[in-house]
Amino acid sequence: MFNLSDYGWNSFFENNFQSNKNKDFIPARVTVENKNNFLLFCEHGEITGEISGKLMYGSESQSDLPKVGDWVLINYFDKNSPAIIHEVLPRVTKLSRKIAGIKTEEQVIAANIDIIFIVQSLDSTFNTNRIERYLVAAVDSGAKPVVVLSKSDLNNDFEEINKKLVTIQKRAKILFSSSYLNEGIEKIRKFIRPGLTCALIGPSGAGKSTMINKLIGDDILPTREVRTTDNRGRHTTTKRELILLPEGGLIIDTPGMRELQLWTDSNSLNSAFPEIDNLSLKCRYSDCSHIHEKNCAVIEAVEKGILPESSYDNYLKMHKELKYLERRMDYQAAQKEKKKWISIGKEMKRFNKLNNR
Ligand SMILES: Nc1nc2c(ncn2[C@@H]2O[C@H](COP(=O)(O)OP(=O)(O)OP(=O)(O)O)[C@@H](O)[C@H]2O)c(=O)[nH]1
Ligand SMILES: [Mg+2]
Ligand SMILES: [Zn+2]
Repeated sequence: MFNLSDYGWNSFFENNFQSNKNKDFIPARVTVENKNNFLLFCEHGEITGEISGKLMYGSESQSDLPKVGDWVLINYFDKNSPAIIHEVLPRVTKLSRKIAGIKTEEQVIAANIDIIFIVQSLDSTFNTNRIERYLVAAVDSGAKPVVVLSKSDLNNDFEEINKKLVTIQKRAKILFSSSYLNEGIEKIRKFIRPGLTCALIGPSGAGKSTMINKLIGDDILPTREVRTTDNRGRHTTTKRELILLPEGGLIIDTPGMRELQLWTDSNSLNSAFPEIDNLSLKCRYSDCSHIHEKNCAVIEAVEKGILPESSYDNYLKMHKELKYLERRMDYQAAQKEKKKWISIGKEMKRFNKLNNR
């Protein structure tokens, strides 16, 4: 018999499972989402599964469908036939972004994660604004964020880097690592425990899969060829995958993201910028936008050099982006409502016609 708790099963999921009326269902965790099926782990070991028609067509949005890390309820038949996935159990945490492109829709990257390692390499692509952006998504997910600065063998100017990290240091633990030199891997391992789920996120080429191979002690995940220096348009990891580590603990590898578009509301942004959140309590106006108001504590902090200008600019940029997202969502909700009333109107007309015959 396989142990579900090794895969992160706990009392929260157990309670939700127990309250389900269908006693033929058993729980399983999604380890891989393929185009047409899922890889799952359940009491019978690793199996494949497919979504029931009811779940597929009854879900309001894509984000309600099973994602890597989800616990689902399935009908298991035997090792050789795919199980049927009927339900997704409530999520404890979920990491989301806006789907790439112009559509205003949520994409759940992974569910039920305890720790998110934000991986950013210390090569020429190093960018603190990007780390801050990842932090917003990570904090919003409900998981604990840890920043991992990889490829430390490529950069010796730690004084300069530490200067750039002053604000981020206040928000998350920062680890330095080099998979090539086998440095920092043990510090990452310290966060991992049996039953806990970690995920690695970050740009393509940051060294996420290489790091997981180091943690496993075996090259099971494909990594980019060393000779390829072009960072653009190449994703070595193409799907999210939940892996059970030999010493216990679970880790999710994710494909690098070219751009992480946020999926949250502008109020939540402040949770990821606690120093701005604290300062804003001292602004004269409670709805201060921190852009042009008089007696704005945030602007004053920038002027005094207490708050780095780059962090302030980044905050405003993301705030604007989230305000735009909110307007798009309001618009979409209004359009949906309008459609509903048009169809009700049509129904009424038809009804009246029938009655007047
Ligand atoms: N110098 C140096 N290079 C590294 C290190 N770790 C990984 N690399 C190299 O960086 C490149 C990208 O590594 P991957 O592990 O494939 O990166 P990834 O983040 O998984 O990339 P995607 O799967 O595309 O998201 C490879 O050529 C690795 O050999 C390191 O510690 N130092
Ligand atoms: Mg990879
Ligand atoms: Zn202000």
